[in-house]
Amino acid sequence: MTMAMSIAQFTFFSRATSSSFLNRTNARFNRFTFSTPFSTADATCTRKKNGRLPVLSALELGGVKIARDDVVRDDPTNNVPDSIFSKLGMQLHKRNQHPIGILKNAIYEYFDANYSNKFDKFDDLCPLVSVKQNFDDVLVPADHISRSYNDTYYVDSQTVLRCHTSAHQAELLRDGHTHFLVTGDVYRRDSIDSTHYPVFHQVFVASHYLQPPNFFFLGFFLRFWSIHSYTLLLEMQMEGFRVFSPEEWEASGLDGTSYAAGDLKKCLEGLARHLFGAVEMRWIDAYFPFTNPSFELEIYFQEKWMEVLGCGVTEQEILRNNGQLDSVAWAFGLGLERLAMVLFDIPDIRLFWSNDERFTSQFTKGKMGIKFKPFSKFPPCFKDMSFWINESFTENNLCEVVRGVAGDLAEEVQLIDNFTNKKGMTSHCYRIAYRSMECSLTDEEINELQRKVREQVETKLNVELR
Ligand code: FA5
Ligand code: MG
Repeated sequence: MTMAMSIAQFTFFSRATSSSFLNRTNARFNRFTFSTPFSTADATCTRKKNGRLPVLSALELGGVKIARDDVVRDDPTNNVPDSIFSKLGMQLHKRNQHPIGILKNAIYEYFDANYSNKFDKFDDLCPLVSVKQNFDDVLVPADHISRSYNDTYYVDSQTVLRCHTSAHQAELLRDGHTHFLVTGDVYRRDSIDSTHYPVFHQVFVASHYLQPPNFFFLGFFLRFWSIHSYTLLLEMQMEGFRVFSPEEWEASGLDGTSYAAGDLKKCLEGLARHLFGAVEMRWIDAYFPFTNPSFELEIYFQEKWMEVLGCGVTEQEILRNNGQLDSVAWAFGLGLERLAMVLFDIPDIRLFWSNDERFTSQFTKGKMGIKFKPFSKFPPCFKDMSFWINESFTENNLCEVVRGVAGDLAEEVQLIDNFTNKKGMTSHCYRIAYRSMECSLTDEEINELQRKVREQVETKLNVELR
């Protein structure tokens, strides 16, 4: 994406006061329900000029009503806009007819078929989590960029909208789960283009095995003491034992970490084959605070390599802190939208949020082979704007302003020029592409959007327009 904004593709992961509803509800296992029906198609642009649905005043989380004011507040520790609040509870991953739900189900099928239903599945854990869950529990350093207000949506200084499904790893481990899939909506302040959206869906997968030396011991023990109460333990070990049999272990000549890394890649390549048949993919070495080694998988799509997931061998510290002694584990987190774009030929990430029947009616429960047929192609309209930036200027803040004004009509925000003059002042020129997925926009509509963007960029970001 050349110079387009990419503050950190790997960007997630504070501080303190008390969170209103999290304190009240012990939110970690709240089931998440949403009372408002998903509205039907609205093909005309006149009624929703900025591509947004009306903002609801309340959601229901685990039986507790969450008012808009609990999540969106005029407070320096809160940076959640209405447009984000309106996405809470949409749960595209739970809609069996939606490409995100269809893909999730296909991933579940792969794990059920290949791992004999051993993976526990969670897909309605509350997206409001503590800073501890989102960052501390997965070893994200105190000064990591992902913790900043620039990258993460804070409800208050101790509560965030989760920016990855890894936020649930520690609590699930503590509750004794050793193989699990967590699917959910995640939230990030991010750039604007066809593969980035501030709300997207991730599947987090973790698999834990006892280290081979323990299997030798326990396997030996169990062979002589087939006590019924060990059944559960035996099942867990069978998985591990199968993967780390002494023969394989000895023959491989690898340590536990390398062996787990190999198993992880085998699992993911199998998943890719299950989903795609053949596809061009490559592994990239990566860094995550919670895994070592770490990798990313990229898939070739629309003549570019696109990152679809991050993964690695879980840091021992996380396992130890959560009661998993002497085990080795792998985990991955994949972006459902990105994979669905490749699988269903969906050219722009905004389409997943479309209520237009010309989009929603193209997909069928359980059907992976469908290719999306674009129902309209309206030309984008480009508007440039230049300004002298100040020290606190960030591209994510600019994108928030643009999304706040134009909603899903903003297709891309791209830095096209950048220079510093002799006085040390830095100028940025951004090109904003406006395009509706559903109808054509008039010149007046676009000019009005651009006028508002300019006005708010000046007032909210305190920059000097040129
Ligand atoms: C993570 O979120 C890690 N928690 C993944 C992980 C889990 C690594 C377990 C190791 C072990 P990352 O920020 O790279 O990593 O995001 C994972 C995937 O989410 C990306 O590969 C991409 O497919 C998707 N993704 C990230 N940002 C966006 C976005 N703004 N819009 C859509 N998809 C995104
Ligand atoms: Mg990444």
